[in-house]
Amino acid sequence: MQASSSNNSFESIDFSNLWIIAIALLILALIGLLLFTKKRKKAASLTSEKRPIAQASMPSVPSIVEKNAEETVTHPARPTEISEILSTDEKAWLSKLKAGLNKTRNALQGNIKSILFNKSSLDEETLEKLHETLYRADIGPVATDNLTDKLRTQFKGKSPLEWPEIREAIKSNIIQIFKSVPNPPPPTARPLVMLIAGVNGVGKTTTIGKLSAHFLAKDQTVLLCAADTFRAAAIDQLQIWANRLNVEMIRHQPGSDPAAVVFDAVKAAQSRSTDVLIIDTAGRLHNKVELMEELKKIERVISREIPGAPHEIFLVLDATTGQNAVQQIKSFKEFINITGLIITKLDGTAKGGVVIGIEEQYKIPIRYIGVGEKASDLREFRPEDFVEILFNDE
Ligand SMILES: Nc1nc2c(ncn2[C@@H]2O[C@H](COP(=O)(O)OP(=O)(O)OP(=O)(O)O)[C@@H](O)[C@H]2O)c(=O)[nH]1
Ligand SMILES: [Mg+2]
Repeated sequence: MQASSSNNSFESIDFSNLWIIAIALLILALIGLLLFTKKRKKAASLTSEKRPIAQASMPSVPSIVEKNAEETVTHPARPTEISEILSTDEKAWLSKLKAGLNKTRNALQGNIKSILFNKSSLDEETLEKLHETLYRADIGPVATDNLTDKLRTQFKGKSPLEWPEIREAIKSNIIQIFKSVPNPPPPTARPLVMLIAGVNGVGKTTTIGKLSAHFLAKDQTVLLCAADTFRAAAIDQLQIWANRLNVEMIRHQPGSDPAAVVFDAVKAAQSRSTDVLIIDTAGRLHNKVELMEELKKIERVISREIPGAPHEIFLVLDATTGQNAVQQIKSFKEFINITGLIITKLDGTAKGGVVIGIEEQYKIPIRYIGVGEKASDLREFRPEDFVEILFNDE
């Protein structure tokens, strides 16, 4: 009975419905496949969008964005002072130096030559005249005595006198004076703190402008400090240099405490990682004790903040003042620890011989010399060039 009923149900299946179900299943499978492929494609495109960094690091043709970026970058114009320094090569500098030292050269070489003209030996009368010439050229008493004594010994009994021989003897005697001065390499600290001192009008502020331009030309960063707070005009004068050279400057109100502005400048140089901090100070008469004490206070403030600083204390001297400049070293030395000298205004003076006397007497290295008002008129002092220019025959 059961068998017959099951047979009946089997027979009741409608096979035409099975075909419909199969087709529907097939369509569903196709739709599923379609959706799956679409999803994969989208995933693939998303992954490729995440790769621009790797692609950017590949050497490729510059993109429009890069090109636009190049076009919109603006570089500040290079100050003329720096361009002048960079374009003053060795030859140009030597001819500047020669032109600047012209008067001193005439005072020395010109006069010595005329004394020796037609002389067959270095007799006492001739030596006396040589002594006077050296003295008048502001070489100073000590160096004048020493140079004359040396020539007396070197040319004793020599006849005839040959100018080239005497010239070489004078040159090497003067070079020896310069060589006897210890010249340690410039400190490498950062910030390198430079304190600039000197009497009124010797060229401190101008020299600071020139020095800054030289450091900038060597790609170093510079911060200026206007510690000459006595005169508003002095602060403004330094500010003009800062603006021209596009460097920053720390300033306070006129009349404020110079040590306070120096303190702020040291802090600023430290926090900004400045390469060189240059401090301008007021011109002061070397016999005014309270002003010299103030300079000492500035030095103390700096060394309290940065042990070992100021790394350079430059005394600026005006060559046109001759022996007066020598006196200034003596007075400043009593108060501050001078590390080097800067001799300005060697152009247009016959008193450039003072450089030799200073070295003989004080043994303080001359670090820079100035032969004009432009930044490119300041250079590191090289004794050989100096002596060569004073005594060569061209
Ligand atoms: N010919 C010549 N003039 C110079 C040189 N250095 C500076 N001067 C000029 O000297 C004058 C005084 O220069 P300053 O830089 O103001 O001198 P200072 O020592 O700062 O003066 P105070 O701040 O008043 O003490 C300016 O007219 C400068 O242009 C140089 O090497 N040659
Ligand atoms: Mg000044």
